[in-house]
Amino acid sequence: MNSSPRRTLRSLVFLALAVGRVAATVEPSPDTNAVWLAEHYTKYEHRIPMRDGVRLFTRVYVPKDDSQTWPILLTRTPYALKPYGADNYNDPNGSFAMLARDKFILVTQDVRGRYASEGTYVHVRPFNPGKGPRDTDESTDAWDTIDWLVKNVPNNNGKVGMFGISYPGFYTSMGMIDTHPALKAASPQAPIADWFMGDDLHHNGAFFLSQNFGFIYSFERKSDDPLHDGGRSFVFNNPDGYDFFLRMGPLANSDTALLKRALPAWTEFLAHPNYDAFWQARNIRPHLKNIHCAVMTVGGWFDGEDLFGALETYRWAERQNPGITNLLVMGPWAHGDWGRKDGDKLGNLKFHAKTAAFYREHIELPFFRQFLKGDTNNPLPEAIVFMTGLNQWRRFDAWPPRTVRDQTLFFHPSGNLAFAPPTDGAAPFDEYVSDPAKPVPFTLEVTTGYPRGYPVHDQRFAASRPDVLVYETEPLEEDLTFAGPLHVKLYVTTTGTDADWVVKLMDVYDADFPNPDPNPAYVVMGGYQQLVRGDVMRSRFRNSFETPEALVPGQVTKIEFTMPDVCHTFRRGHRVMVHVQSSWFPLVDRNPQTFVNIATATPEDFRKATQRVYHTRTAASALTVSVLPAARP
Ligand code: PG9
Repeated sequence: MNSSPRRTLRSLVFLALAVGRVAATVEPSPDTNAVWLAEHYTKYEHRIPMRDGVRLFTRVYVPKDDSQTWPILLTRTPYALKPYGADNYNDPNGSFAMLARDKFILVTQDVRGRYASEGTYVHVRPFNPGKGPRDTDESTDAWDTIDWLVKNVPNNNGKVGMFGISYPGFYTSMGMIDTHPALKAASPQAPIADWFMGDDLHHNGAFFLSQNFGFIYSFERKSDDPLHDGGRSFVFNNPDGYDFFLRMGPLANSDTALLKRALPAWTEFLAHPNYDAFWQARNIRPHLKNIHCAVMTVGGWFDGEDLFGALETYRWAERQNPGITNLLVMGPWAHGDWGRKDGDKLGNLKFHAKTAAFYREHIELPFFRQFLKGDTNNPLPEAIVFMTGLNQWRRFDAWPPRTVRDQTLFFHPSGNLAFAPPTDGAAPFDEYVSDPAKPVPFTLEVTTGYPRGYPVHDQRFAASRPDVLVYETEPLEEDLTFAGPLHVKLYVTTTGTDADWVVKLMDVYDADFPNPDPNPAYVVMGGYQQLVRGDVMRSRFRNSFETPEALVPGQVTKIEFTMPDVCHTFRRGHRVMVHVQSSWFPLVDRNPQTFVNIATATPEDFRKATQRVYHTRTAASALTVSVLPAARP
C-alpha cells in the first residue's frame, strides 16, 4: 500500500467528497485555451492510410516538452475537427484541457467518410467478424491508425489510450475489439451499443422521434464545405415540438412531407420497423471480445441518449473478457456532461459537489496515468458510482453491488404501491383511455428536441392527467436505496391491437422540502415528483423483437421489460411513485394502437384505446427493484 502524501490526500479528497462536503477539484486554469495550447503543443495534420488505401484525416498535438516520451490519447469522431489547418489551434475544454495540462499526445481523427477523411460513411458501421486481409471496419481502422501513430508520431512512449463520448464512445468500443498491442487503455463513454434496443433511436423497439429528428438532420446535412463543422439546422417554424409533431401526423410524414426523403439515413431508419438484420448487425455487444486493454466505461444516470450503451458495454465486456481490468463509472449526469461541465446540478437538482470536475481529475486522469504513464498511486475500484438522492460517491467491487436483494413493489387498488402483494376482492384493475390525438407529453418545456434535464423533471404535470395511472407508497420510515436494474411486469388488457406501456419511477419529496435560493423560476420543491427512471415497451415486441405480434383485445397479457439501472436513495419521509401511461410524446412516436407498420400507418390507423392494468393475486402488476442494504455504521 503506497502511503505517499499524494495518495493520502487523494483518498481524503475522495472520502470528503463522498460525504458531499468538499468540491475539491483543481480544474485547469481558464487560460487553458488555444493560445496556451499553441505555447505548449505542436499541431500536425496527417492523412493516415488504412489497409484498403483510404486515408483518414488525423490531427495530432505533441507536447513541446521533449524531456520524456508521452503516451498517445486517440479519439475517433464523426464530428468535425474544427478548426482545420496546422496553424489553427482549438480551445481544449473539459477532459481535453485536463489531459493537455498533464501532457499527453492528443490525437483526433475524422472517421471514414466524414469531413476531411476519405471513404464512405456508414452509420454505426457494423463489426465484420469474417474480415479478409483487406476488409475494413471501425475496429481495423482503429488498429491501422494506432499502428501508424506509434510508428510515426514523434516522442511517443509506445502506449495508446482511446476515449470518447457518444458516437466517439462507440468508435472507442470498436477500437478495443481485437486490441492492438499498443492500446493499453480504452474508455468508451456513453457509447452506442444497440440502436434498436435502448440507445438513441429506439428503446425496446419504440422509435424516439423528437430526440433524433433535428439531430439526424444536422448530422446528415453538413455544410457544403466539408472542412467546416456545423450541419444546417432543420427549420421547424414552430418552437413547440408537441404541436409540431402532432400536426405532422403519421411518422411517414417525417420522411415524405418534412424531409422530402432527402435524408437517406432517416428513410433507412424508418424502413426497418423491426429488429431485423439491419439493426442486429449494429448491435456491438456480442463483438466486445478479444479485449486486452484496461477498460473504463463511463455513463450518466440521466443520460437521455446512451445510458443503455454504457451499462451494456460494461456488462458485456465483463462477461466476455474475464480477467481484464473492466471498470464502470456512473455519475448524476445528462449526456456527455462529465466531459465538459462542473456537474453540480441538473434541472432543479443540486448535487452539492462538482461531480464532473471531480470525475475528470480524480477518476479519468488517474485511469490514463495508471495505464499509460505507469502511475499506480491511485488504483480505481471496479465501480465508482454516484448515489443520487443521497448525493454521495460510492465505491463497489462489483456492479450491481453484491449485497443487493431483489424486492418487489406491487401495484394496489386506490393507487397504492407496497412491498406486500395485492389480494383479490377490491377493484381488480385501473383503466384509462389512451388517445393518440392527445398523447401524454414527456416534458412541459417548449422544445423541438429534448431538454437535457427531462430525465429528472417534476412529473406532477403528468400525474394530474386521467390517462396516467399513479401508484405511490406511504412516506418512507427510513432511507431506501435501489442499486441496479428495474424489472417491470404489467398485466394488461387493451381494446386495441397494439399499445405502448411507459413506466416511470419517481422520488416524491416531502412537503416541506426547501425551494432553491435564489429561486428565479419560482420552483416548488415540496412534493416534487422527481423522475428517477422512465422507459417504454412497445407491446408488439413482447415475445420477439424480430417478429412482432398483435395484442388480442380484451385478453389479459403480461408485458415484461427491464429499465436501465439506477443508484438512488429515497430519503426517509419521501415516497416511491410509479406512473403507467401509453404515450410519451413527442420523445417517442405515437403508437396507432392498431397492429400496423407504424412507419407507414395512415391517419385512420390511429385510434383511441381503453387500457387496463391489473393488480390481483394472479395478475399482480409490479416493479422488482434491487434494494441495497443500508451501509453499516
Ligand atoms: N449518440 C449520439 C447520437 C448519434 C447519432 C444519432 C443520435 C444520437 C451522439 O453521438 O451524440
